[in-house]
Amino acid sequence: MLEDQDYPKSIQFEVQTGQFRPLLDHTVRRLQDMAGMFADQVAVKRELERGGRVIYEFDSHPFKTSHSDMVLGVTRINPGKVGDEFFMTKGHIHERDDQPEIYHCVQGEGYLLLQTMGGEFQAERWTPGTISHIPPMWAHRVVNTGDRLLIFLAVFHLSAGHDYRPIEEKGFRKRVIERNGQVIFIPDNRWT
Ligand code: PAN
Ligand code: ZN
Repeated sequence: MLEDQDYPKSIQFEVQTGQFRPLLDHTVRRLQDMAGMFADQVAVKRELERGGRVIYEFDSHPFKTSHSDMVLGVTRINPGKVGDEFFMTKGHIHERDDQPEIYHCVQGEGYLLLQTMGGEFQAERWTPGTISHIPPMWAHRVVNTGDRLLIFLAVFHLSAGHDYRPIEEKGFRKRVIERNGQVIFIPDNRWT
């Protein structure tokens, strides 16, 4: 006998706003939630004194069944910078070493940064429609380098787990900043 939760289900995604319904979980990350992740701590302090902006929001909808649970997530990263560093997600690695993920850039432009625990680094350029596969054991972060909202969908397994510590401690090898109107990558000095 199938249980209620084991029947197929659909939810509706609205491309223009980057929202879907029904929504089961909503998280807002403000500058104060990730203040240590930006290089320019003078700019961070100045921003926080003004109240701190919302960097990004993410919504998720777990599809739970009696056997295996997938999650659909959508993240909306505001355009903006702290000092010269673009707004980005905190970034994490999955707790389980057998858990990949798929990201789909719906709107906006930027980069997906990927990194292994051994320090291998890769950046994927994103424009609307780019779909990236994140293999197991690669930490991931998205950076919005455009002047509008960057919206992306994520599909992963609920059991993957999110470990934020390695990125909180050492960051990614490269930071994405604006210099003379250009988007450039500079090394994070914690890696040199
Ligand atoms: C995504 C992320 C989401 C927010 O759903 O959790 O984009 O980014 P942070 O978790 O780094 O704050 C995902 O990768 N899930 O596994
Ligand atoms: Zn993930």
